[in-house]
Amino acid sequence: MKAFKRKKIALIGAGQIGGNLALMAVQKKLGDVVLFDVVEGLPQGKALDIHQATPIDGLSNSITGTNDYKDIAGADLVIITAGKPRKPGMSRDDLLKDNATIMSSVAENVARYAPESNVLIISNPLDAMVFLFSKITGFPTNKVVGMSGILDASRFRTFIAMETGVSVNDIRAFVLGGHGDHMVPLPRFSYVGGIPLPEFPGMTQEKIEAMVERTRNGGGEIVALLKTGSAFYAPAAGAISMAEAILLDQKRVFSAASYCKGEYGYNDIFISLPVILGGNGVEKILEIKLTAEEKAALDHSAVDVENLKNDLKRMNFIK
Ligand code: A3D
Repeated sequence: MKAFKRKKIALIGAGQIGGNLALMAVQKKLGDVVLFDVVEGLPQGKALDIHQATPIDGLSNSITGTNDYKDIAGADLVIITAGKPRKPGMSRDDLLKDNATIMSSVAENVARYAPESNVLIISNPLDAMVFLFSKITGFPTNKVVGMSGILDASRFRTFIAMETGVSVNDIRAFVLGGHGDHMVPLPRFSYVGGIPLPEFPGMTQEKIEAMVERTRNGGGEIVALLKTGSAFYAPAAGAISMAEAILLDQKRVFSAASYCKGEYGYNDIFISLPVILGGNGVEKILEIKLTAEEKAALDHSAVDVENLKNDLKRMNFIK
């Protein structure tokens, strides 16, 4: 009989999102968690705090904190949140130089200590950080994926629920493109209990446009309220759903930042597209037929992503 082996999840970055990921991963019994950060005491303190919650909840996963990359060895899944979050007035792209420096060192260490892992990236600017990680490590491109589409869709779903008065459980939505100001919420692929959003009783074009705009500014709205950083509960929840899909080989369909080799006409960039996510990471990019208007919006967003990639080259982070 094959021996049962618990999954190992390494979290790089023990800040707001990293701490919540650790708690959620333990509560969902996804596996044993190693929480890493460069700040001494931070991952150890958060890990010990979560460990002390496990007797109350009757959980037996292990959770440890570390400042030593050696401890991530053998991880099945690495989730990266290392990097600065936005402050009011900043765009995600303003983070590029600082976070590319951080991501470069993270990538080298993940390649060294967890070369067989699947990798899920959350650090911003998202699409550029996934690209940089991929180029530095040379990991198979299907095993490297970025979290943003599920979060942006969840924001859109929340606003649709607020507008329609329907449970969020009955609402589906799709947001494609780069994780920036030109992301592409797709009302035509969004549903309220199976009813296409534009056909929901009482729905108007103006209401849809307002929800689309609020979704595009969903991260900024929270940054403006918090003033000290960016959203962390919903981003952690989105990443945990993707982690479950990978660790449990669930073959779920998400919008996720994935490597393009000609899909939708894009080449050598990571951008959020509909994918099947399972044990092999991005198992397939689903090419759906878009209207000319939808495709133009996606192309516009892809130009932003391409520009960030060129900035990384200009700053010598990649050749
Ligand atoms: P924060 O609470 O500041 O945590 C970041 C952590 O990274 C801190 O504990 C740092 O000590 C740590 N860190 C810095 N350098 C390194 C390094 N070299 N190695 C390991 N750890 C390091 O931020 P947060 O958790 O709120 O956000 C983390 C990142 O996620 C930021 O870049 C955010 O912009 C980004 N973010 C992305 C989304 C997406 O949807 C893609 C949403 C929200 C936040």
